Amino acid sequence: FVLHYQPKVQLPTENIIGVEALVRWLHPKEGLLGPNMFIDIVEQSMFVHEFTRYVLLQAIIQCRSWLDNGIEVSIAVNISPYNLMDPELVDSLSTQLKFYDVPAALIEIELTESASMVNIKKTQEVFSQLKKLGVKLSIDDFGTGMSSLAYIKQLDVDYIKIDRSFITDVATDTRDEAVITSLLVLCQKLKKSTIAEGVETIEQANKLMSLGCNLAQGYLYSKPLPVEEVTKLLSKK
Ligand code: G
Ligand code: MN
Repeated sequence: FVLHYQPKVQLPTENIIGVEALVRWLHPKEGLLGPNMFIDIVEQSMFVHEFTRYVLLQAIIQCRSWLDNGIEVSIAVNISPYNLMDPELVDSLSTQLKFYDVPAALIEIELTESASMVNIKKTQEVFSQLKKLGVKLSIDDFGTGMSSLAYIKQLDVDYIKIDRSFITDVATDTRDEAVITSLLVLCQKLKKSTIAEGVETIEQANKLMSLGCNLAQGYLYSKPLPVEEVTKLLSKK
């Protein structure tokens, strides 16, 4: 497994404010495979905890290496709701952060708001432990799950990532505009930052900015890139 990194940017400057680590599987026959080709199998296996701890470790090592080269950028890692059941997740993360001397605030955990994520109590418990460590927390794919409003109210997260299904037609569909407008108000009142996912066109970006959303991620700015390429982008900052 290797990590690729997709920038998250501030609008309208397009300055990189962080990167999201996205796992790729270097398959011996099929080449480089994206998570959709293997993540379900990983999540249904005994291997899911080890897998996520490994990804977190790689992100921490990368963060250390960038810091050593004068690049300070936060790295977000996706975790699965199953990982919340990992009794060693928080301790292992804490140990690795200390070992590599990486500031916890440079690591961000994105938890997808999937339908399977129903245990709010457990999520709250693990999130508060992660918060104590000092890592940043995000709800990923916001708006697609079954309990968005319960989550946004009850979880002490830093970022809400608006699912790309609301972004696709935001420039032309007033219903998407309505959802995003109200989400922005809600997040502002709850003191959470909002990031638009899957921004692909200038029209989408302009509309988002006009609505007051000024953090974005998507192919318009950059695809997920191998480490050498993203390092070049980060060095230009
Ligand atoms: O659920 P999450 O936001 O972590 O998913 C990230 C996935 O979305 C990655 O596989 C990434 O390649 C993909 N992705 C990132 N930016 C875009 C985009 O602008 N458009 C589309 N269609 N997919 C994107
Ligand atoms: Mn994500």
